[in-house]
Amino acid sequence: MSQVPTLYTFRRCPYAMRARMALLQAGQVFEAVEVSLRDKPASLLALSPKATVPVLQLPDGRVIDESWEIMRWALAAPDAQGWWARAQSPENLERVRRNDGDFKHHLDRWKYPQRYTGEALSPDAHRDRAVEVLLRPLEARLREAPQLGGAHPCATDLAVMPFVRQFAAVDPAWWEALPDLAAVRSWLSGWLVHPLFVACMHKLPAEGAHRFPPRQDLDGELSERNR
Ligand SMILES: N[C@@H](CCC(=O)N[C@@H](CS)C(=O)NCC(=O)O)C(=O)O
Repeated sequence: MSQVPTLYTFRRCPYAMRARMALLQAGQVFEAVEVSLRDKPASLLALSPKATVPVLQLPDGRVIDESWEIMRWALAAPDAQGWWARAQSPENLERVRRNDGDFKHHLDRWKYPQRYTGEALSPDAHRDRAVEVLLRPLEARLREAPQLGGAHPCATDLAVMPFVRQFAAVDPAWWEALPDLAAVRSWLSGWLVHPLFVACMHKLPAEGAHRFPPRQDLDGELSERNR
């Protein structure tokens, strides 16, 4: 077994993105296996029969197969910079709950209407519900502080950002023209160029386990921040 954790991941999966960013923020070296969701490797199915990504296999054999729990493992102890602690406020826990619940529900039905035929609501109505359940409350928060963690980001920012990114990408022109969500747009724009996000989107070869990210991606700003 590997001396460092192995993450089964999928580059475009928002749950996997939050796990990769948390591991990077913690300065945790890991090996990443890029999974094809259409052809999941037997090693993944053996570790976690529910067969979703991300899945983290620890060197002692333990398996963590929920993204938020991978974030907890990476960030909670030690938590010198408070990235986990700041995410434990009732408000921030509720943001993740809504993100993974109602927001994801409506996002999927807006983004993939062909997968959800026979819905009572139209795709645009799902889009509008998604704005109401998560983005308006985020806007209120981000007008008073630059990050969901307050002055500094926290696990909540990492957990929610990949889903807001996905939402914004469904119809970029509509997103840019959307009134009243300027603070969310600016928060998202900042995260799209943040070294943690840029590093987490490194492209892996399709086969095998690879040190993630390759050392050159860790140089510069990211390693500065983790010193
Ligand atoms: N609750 C899980 C959800 C993970 C999840 O649903 N991941 C998707 C990919 S984005 C997946 O693996 N779906 C299974 C599939 O498509 O076969 C977590 O937080 O880790």
